[in-house]
Amino acid sequence: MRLLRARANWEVANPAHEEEVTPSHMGVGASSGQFTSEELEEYEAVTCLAGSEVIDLHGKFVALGGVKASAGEGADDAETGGVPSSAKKVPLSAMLETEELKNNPFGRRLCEVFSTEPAFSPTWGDLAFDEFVDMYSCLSPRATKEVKMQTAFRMYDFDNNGYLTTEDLEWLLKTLSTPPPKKGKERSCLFKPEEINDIVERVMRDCDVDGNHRLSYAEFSKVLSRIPGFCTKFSIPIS
Ligand SMILES: [Ca+2]
Repeated sequence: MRLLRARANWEVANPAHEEEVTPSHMGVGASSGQFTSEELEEYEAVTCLAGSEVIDLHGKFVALGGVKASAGEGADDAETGGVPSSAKKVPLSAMLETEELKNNPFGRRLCEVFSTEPAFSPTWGDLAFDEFVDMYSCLSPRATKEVKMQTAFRMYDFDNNGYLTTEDLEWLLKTLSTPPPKKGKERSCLFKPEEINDIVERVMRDCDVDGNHRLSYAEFSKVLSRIPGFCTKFSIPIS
């Protein structure tokens, strides 16, 4: 299962990551059609979702044009870039039309973070079923604070170098402070460039404990854990 491998890699890179999961396969199993009971148990073990939520997500995935790999189908077909031939990813464009992402300034970035398509390629942000499930699991109201903080860090680390640099923070502030486009109007950032620089400097001064002018995950999570309501805000319920 691709999801298992993806999460295992992330855990190796982030040894602080611990997840307590209690399998809760309540009444789901052979009747779920697309899933074997073993598959559902595996999803429950590596996500914070119940099997019934995985089945709901599958319905959503199909409605968005995706096709999940069949049970038992290998995921290592080199000719298809690791995606089994019958599987079909949900395109980023369809993801950005969903209720939960269409007004989210980080919708695109969120899909990019969970997508295994090559960065900056036309298909970057397209999601296979396991990536789709992983995204909703990390944003679930039941995901641990640690998982949510790691997801936020990956999102804000725009250049993916493992640190939040001044460039990442500038990008973050611009994304946050640029209203959605309106017909006939250009999108423009609410802050002036000098105001953005000022905020970035202040954040660095307050949070960059070791003074190397970039924030590590440890520095970032220390700040984030002090923000009340972070977990609630960083959640998307499965609908
Ligand atoms: Ca970075």
